[in-house]
Amino acid sequence: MTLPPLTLYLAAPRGFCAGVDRAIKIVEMALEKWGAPVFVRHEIVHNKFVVDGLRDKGAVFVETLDECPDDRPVIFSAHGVPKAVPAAAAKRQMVYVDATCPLVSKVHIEAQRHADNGLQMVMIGHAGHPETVGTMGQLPDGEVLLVETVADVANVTPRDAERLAFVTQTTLSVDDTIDIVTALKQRFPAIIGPHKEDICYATTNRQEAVKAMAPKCDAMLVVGAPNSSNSKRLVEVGTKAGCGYSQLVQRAADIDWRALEGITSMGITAGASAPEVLINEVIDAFKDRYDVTVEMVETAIENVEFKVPRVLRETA
Ligand code: 0JX
Ligand code: SF4
Repeated sequence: MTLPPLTLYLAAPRGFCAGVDRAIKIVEMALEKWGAPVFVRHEIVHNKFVVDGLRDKGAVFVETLDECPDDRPVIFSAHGVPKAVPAAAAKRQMVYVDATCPLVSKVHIEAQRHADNGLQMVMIGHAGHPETVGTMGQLPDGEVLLVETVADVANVTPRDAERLAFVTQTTLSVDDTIDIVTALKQRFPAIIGPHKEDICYATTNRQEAVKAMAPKCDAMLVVGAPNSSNSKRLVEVGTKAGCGYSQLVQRAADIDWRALEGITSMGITAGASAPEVLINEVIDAFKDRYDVTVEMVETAIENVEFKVPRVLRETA
């Protein structure tokens, strides 16, 4: 049987970032050091395959610290936690390891520094997302004003328009965030913030690669989870960059083959929490149905690595 030809564009960078790599290592090393069960507050990263794999090794995933016993270690997810969470763990004399990505912790420190300087904070992020909850939770309840869209900027009511600063979630759309920051600066010319925003290198690079790849593709798939902010942004970037069909899939079984009928070019990328094994599974599914020629669309080379916390390095 002759298979139809398909050019399969593979975005680079794609998949795991340094913060995800570190967070997963933290859970694995904690299991080695302390044995099972090790509790993890929230999905360590937003990927069912990763979470299921760690659960098989003895990790127990919970949403709140209240669900953890005092006498077992607990790990905080890569997305970060409000200050009240480590404080509560310390009060209960629990062993805890913080797997918050260092690039998220940097934003936490920024928010605290602005508050120490007497500035009121605006957070650009998605309501209810654990990273936004964690960053806003660096300051007392009600202190941080949340902005999700350009339209929200009109409703910001600061205590003093001259004493404002902003921080952002690390996994937002770069282009949408530029628009929100521009609107904030127009309304509050004195607002202080980072050079551009707090979107991390991995989010930026994955979006750039999709922008280069999407116009070449009849269709595009992003391997990632429905609760993964950075993965969902890649789907949107693909559509905006001119790809008529841009979809999120968790793994090969989710591919809607009927929707792909007649395509001759396909783009594949993956969010920062999607493991390479699932990307390969998706590529293999195409190889089963098409005569595939793989072409890389590489827009950046990444060499970022983060160390695991010392408490785990000591036993290694
Ligand atoms: O939903 P997010 O993109 O923030 O998280 P995910 O998919 O777990 O990605 C890795 C963790 C990112 C933290 O910034
Ligand atoms: Fe860190 Fe960025 Fe990865 Fe989030 S997406 S874990 S901020 S490197």
